[in-house]
Amino acid sequence: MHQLLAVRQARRPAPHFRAAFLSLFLLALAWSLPAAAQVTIQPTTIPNPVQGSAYNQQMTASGGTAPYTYTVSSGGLPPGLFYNTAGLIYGTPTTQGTYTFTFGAYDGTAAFGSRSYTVTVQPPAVAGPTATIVVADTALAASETSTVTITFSTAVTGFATGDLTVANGVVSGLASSDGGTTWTATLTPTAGINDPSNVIVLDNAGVTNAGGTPGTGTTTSNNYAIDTQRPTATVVVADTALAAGETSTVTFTFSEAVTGFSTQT
Ligand SMILES: [Ca+2]
Ligand SMILES: [Ca+2]
Repeated sequence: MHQLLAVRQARRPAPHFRAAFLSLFLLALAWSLPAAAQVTIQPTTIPNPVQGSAYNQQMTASGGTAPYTYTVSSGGLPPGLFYNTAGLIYGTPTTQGTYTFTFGAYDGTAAFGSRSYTVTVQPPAVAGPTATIVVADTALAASETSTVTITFSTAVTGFATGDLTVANGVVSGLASSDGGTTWTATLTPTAGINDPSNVIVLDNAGVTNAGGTPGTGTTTSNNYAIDTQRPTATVVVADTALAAGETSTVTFTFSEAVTGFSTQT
């Protein structure tokens, strides 16, 4: 019985023999290949350039033996962009579009690593409209109104009084006579106000230029003072029983300093 089992086992290579054979095979394979350094290029992605805007992107290699020498090994950088052997991609792209290239580096032992990149040159950012706001009459009394002039950097659409926040008053009659660049309106102060500090604020996001780009932030007008509190007066006649030939002092007391007060009306 024991002899039969020994014969059966002899027909297959022993497990330790197979493991040794595999080790020898791998060793021979390793000897047949060069000892390749793993040169890795970073970063894994790079920002999209913007047409007409300066671009700088430093590429780095690691894993090999310094120094590294960088190169574009296939494809091409967008027109206007260049690279140097120190790994800097630089320049000002001139042409929108999508570009694919491989950026690589040789290390000191001529081991090479690379990475593929795809960038899309973006259209230049378009600035939204800006504005100035001028209130003509900077001291508004009761019954007065003022012209307000809003001048944009370009013709705008979507401009309405709702885009304006008006301190202690309202604007009305908003209109443009030059196609949307210069606008005028009438500012009417609220009655019963005595406030030296007032401004009109425009929400620039409420208007867009011809390209459909809205403004950003806010625009504030010059300051205007409002005094629409009409003065009140009390009149006291000292002698309340005037006989013929008598005179009396009459005292007028106003609620605030007044001008234009005379016995002539
Ligand atoms: Ca005035
Ligand atoms: Ca608007």
